[in-house]
Amino acid sequence: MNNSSDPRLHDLILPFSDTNLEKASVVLIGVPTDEGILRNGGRVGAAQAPDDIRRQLGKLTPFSSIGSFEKLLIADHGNLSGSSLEEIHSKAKDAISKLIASGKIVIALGGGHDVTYPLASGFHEGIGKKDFSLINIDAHLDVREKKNGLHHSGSSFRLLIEESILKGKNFTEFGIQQFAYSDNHLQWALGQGAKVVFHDDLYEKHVSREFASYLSKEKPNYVSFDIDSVRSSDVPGSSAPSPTGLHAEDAVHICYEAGLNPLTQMLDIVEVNPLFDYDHRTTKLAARMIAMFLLGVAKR
Ligand SMILES: [Mn+2]
Repeated sequence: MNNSSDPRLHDLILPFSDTNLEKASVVLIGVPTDEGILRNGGRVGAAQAPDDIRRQLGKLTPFSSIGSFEKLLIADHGNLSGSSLEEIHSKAKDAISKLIASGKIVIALGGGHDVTYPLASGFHEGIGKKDFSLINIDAHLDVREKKNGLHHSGSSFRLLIEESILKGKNFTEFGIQQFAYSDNHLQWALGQGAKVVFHDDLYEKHVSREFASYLSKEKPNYVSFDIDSVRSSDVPGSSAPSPTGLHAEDAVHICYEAGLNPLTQMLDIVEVNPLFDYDHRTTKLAARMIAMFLLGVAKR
């Protein structure tokens, strides 16, 4: 129901069509996969996240006490599909490359964290293979090696760096949890020049301002948000729940800062698992994170 005195995002987000994609400045795209999570020994269900997040997003209004994004033109590209994880990854890379090359700001909904490898590869192509900055907000480093020769939800950043798509010095790991990484992987990431910010070290700081200090002011920014960086009391529906982590409020303000930076051209939100959610707590938070990102974009 379209009520112009009380608009909701399901009225404002333009459905998929070539014309709508062309006129939009922001494009939503779903990559509903969880095969990469299974390969990494995790619990499946993230393939259901894009549609559930869209439902929660649709119910929100574009208004907040600090501004509105009512005038922003947002189009929904819909979900990608394929008969194998590799096929979906390949489609994701192509789609993102085109969208980024045409100047769109892209919000991608995973899926497992394996999707960031094709998404960031497409991003890199779309910006003409220039240097870019990538911040991974995550409980984990995700720099594992492939398993049985296959890419999985814990290997995106290893592959991006090994294949020289992303330079280690342009990579930040933000919100990493204690007892959730191996020293070998930490040393590998640091050896590549990556910055690693532990969640414990964020306690005395203003979390979202600290996050913003890692966004580049010269290079395009790609922000990858693994929902498992948020404590499980706030996000029961994640692939790998952690009792400690960012608070829901930090997550939304981080997304606002990401949107506000004029060089942020891409946000992905991954590892949301509706099968383990409680009262849509996790998908509602993901929706609020997207709304805050959009508000940031509108206020640039
Ligand atoms: Mn991750």
